[in-house]
Amino acid sequence: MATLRRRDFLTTAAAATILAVAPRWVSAQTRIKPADDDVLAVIDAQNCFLPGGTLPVPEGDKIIPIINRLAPAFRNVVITQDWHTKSHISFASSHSGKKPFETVALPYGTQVLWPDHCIQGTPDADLAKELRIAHAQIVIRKGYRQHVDSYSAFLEADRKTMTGLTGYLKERGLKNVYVVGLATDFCVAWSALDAKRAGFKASVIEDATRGIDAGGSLGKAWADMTGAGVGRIQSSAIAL
Ligand code: VGL
Ligand code: ZN
Repeated sequence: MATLRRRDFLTTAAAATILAVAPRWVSAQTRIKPADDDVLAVIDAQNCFLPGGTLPVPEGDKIIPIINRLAPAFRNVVITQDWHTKSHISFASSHSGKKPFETVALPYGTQVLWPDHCIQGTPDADLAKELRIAHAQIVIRKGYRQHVDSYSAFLEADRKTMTGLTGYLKERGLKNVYVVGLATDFCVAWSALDAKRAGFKASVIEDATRGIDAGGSLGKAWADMTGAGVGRIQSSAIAL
């Protein structure tokens, strides 16, 4: 029978309304609205790490539109640039008989060797052409010392030399760092881990990163980050 009694109709209508409204209400409740002491750190979104660059990260270009969408939600944005000298110590070409992705023992520890990449002043080292973050407030360059690499935006590979970013964020009263960019398992992970160690809260927005994944490095990076209390979130968690 197709007729509804008034009470049944009301119940059905109420249930339908709750079903229609609840998912939006729930997600609105759980979304993060970036606050005055939050900062978006855009790591190495440079041509060298995009398809066609010297050290391309698979699908590295896919994150640029996501970062462009996220950035306006953050009042505070910092950008990093991998910024190497010619013949930098992290390049395989600087070590005779060595090939990219092999390792070498350096005074500060084991260094993965890379193709020549992100050389200062070259178009390869420029920020991705499609990146649109006019309100970013500082660009931190790293890896510019001939004999020391720096994956981290905070602390170079000798684990002693500071880039200045800790002081900058602290002086500005920023407390909570959201990390995006390239590559998840190197510069993003090292930056997020060092942000935690420096006393900031840190989260990686996973779909706004891509990894190199050399020899299981991506799984290890996530294990290290999760173990250290770095948050792992998706861009859909940020209220735009
Ligand atoms: C990076 C390898 C070498 C990075 C930089 O940005 O993740 N990876 N230099
Ligand atoms: Zn590099």
